[in-house]
Amino acid sequence: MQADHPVIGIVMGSNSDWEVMQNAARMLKDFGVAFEARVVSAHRMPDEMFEYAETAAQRGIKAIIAGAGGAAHLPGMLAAKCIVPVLGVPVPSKYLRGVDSLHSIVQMPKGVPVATFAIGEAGAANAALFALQMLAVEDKEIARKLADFRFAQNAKARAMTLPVDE
Ligand code: RP5
Repeated sequence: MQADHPVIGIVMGSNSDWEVMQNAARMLKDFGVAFEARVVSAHRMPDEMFEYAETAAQRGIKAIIAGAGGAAHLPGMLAAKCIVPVLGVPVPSKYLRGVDSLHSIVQMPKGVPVATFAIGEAGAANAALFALQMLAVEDKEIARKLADFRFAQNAKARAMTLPVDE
C-alpha cells in the first residue's frame, strides 16, 4: 500500500481511525493512484506531524487527506504548516459520535483553509474522490476514470427499484 512515489498522503490520529480512513485508501487504490497511509497524531506525535507537513510538497504529495476524531486538530495543524491542500475527515468519536470531530475540523480561522468532508465513511471516500478530481485537472486518465465512475453510479441509481414496483 505504501507506494514508492505517493501523490496523495492519508494520515490519521490513531490506528483506530483506519476503519473509516480505509475508505479513502480503497478509493485511491481503485483508481490506481499512488498513496501512502500513516498514523501522524497531532497530540501524541506533534514533532512528526510538523515534519510530515514540512516535507510533504518536496516529496511530491499533492493533497493530504487527514482524518481524526474528538479534538481533531490534525487537519488544521497540517494546514497551518504547509500549503499542500488538506482535506479533513471527521472520524466518529465514542461519546459525541463525530460532531466534535466535525466542529474541530470545519471551524478553521480565516487564512488557513481545510476542506472538510462528512463524518465517517462517506467523508473518507469523498475526500479521496475530491483529491482525484483535483489531480484530474491535469491528468486526463484520472478524469476519464472519474467520468466512468459517475456513469456507473448513475446507472446503478437508475436501476434501483422500490418494493412498490414489485
Ligand atoms: C484522535 O483520538 C484519533 O484521531 C482518534 O479518532 C481518537 C481516539 O484515538 P485512540 O484513543 O483510539 O488511539 O486523536
